[in-house]
Amino acid sequence: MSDLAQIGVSGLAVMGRNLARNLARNGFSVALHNRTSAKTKSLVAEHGDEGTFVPTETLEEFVAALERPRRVVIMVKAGAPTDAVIDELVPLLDEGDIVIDCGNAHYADTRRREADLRERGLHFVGAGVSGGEEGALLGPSIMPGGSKESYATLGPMFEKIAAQVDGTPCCVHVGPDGAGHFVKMVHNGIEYADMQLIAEAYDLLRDGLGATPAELAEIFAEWNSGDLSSFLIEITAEVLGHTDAATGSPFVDVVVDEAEQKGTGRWTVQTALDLGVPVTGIAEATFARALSAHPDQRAAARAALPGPSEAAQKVPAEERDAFVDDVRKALYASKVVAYAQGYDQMAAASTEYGWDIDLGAMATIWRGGCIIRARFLDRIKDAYATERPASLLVAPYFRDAVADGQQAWRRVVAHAARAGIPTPGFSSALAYYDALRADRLPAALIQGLRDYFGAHTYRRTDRDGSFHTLWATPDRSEVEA
Ligand code: NBP
Repeated sequence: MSDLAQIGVSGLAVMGRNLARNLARNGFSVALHNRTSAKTKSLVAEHGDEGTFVPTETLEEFVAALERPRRVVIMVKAGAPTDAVIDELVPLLDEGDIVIDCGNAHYADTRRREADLRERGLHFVGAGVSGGEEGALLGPSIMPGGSKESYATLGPMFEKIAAQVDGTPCCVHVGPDGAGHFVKMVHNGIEYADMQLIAEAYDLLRDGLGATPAELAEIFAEWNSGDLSSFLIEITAEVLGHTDAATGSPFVDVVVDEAEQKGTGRWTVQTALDLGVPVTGIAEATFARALSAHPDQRAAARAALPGPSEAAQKVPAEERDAFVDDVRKALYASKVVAYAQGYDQMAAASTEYGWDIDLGAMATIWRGGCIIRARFLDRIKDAYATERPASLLVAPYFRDAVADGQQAWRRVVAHAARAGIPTPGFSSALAYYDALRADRLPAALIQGLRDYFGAHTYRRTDRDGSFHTLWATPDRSEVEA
């Protein structure tokens, strides 16, 4: 065997360090590099016995330590730092080498970088990696984009270090250039929606039942054994069951109620607006975080704005069990909507950029390793197994599941409105469901208004063409536009 390393990782903060260890533990020799060499040294000092590491101090040494074609993983802060590393790295590489950005890059940046490196005879792979620190070490979900040629050499390595579910790796070639990072972005957007819906379920149950977080932890733990079974439901039970050591209070009560974000939810929504895809679940989740982060405005509103009576907020004792079940069904139905919308967004981007993404395969690679891993994803995989449904909502399994929960969903949203509990996720998901299935939408009136004030024209239900009504004329006659 050559002394040269099979793969290199540059950027050894939590993610890069664990990804490098994962590669080494799986038998690959790994060259190491970090801008400041302390991280390289500590990795080798603490975990050098886990496999074959080749520590280097400069990028020149790093590149020289790699077998050809070189496989160079970059795992640094997304944005300018990634460009800085690429700029330094590229002059040192040779034709056919593969640069892999495993950070959370915006897919448009990945498209730009891929085009740029392709011109220089290099492969650029934007790979989404999900699962946080632990996933990187023990098996993440990996979403690589880039050329098929680069996947031929890189794929087997990534498939080996990825999470495995039922013997299938949670890694597949997503599509050309930015496809991998796009899918990772939507994954994160869905993660936002999923968490928002879980938080709303918690809020409804806590206010409605007057239950303690520890009692709610038991409800979530029970839900985790059914259709909702997922990593996020599992850790919700853990977090709600946790007691703060310093105060003896439930942990959730000592945490400031202002949600932060790193930006992938926002990117998902911005991109969806450009593509014209309604991702209301992800948008509401992103806005809900933004709203929570305005404490001064919230304090002013709390002092000024009245809500319903306290009595309206409580669920009568005899209805408690039914209410818990209703919330579970509403959560499931709303979650189906959030995924349906995310899948629509991936489908739209796939068409727009010619990526030919296999949507069923995305559900397959999200089953393990990543934050949204869930039993649910097997159902999505099945839904795409034979044909691409017009919406996940009309795929038979989900159609039936949502139909089964429909009345419960309506009761929960009605209760939330009466009780003054904010449920933007549940409510907007139900509105989306009703809009999608409506015979006629009031969009017809909107078209009439647009024609009235702006002569924007409209189409008729009874014949082809575009029309304009001469609103200012006495007889309001119609002309073909
Ligand atoms: P960070 O995002 O905190 O980045 C720290 C790394 O970037 C260090 O290695 C640092 O080098 C390097 N770096 C910076 Br900052 N500026 C640089 C520059 N101009 N040139 C070269 N190196 C530079 O690390 P992370 O949390 O491990 O995440 C790495 C990537 O993985 C990010 O894109 C992140 O979004 C993504 N990601 C993170 C998670 C997660 O759970 N944390 C999950 C999935 C994806 P230094 O040591 O010399 O300062």
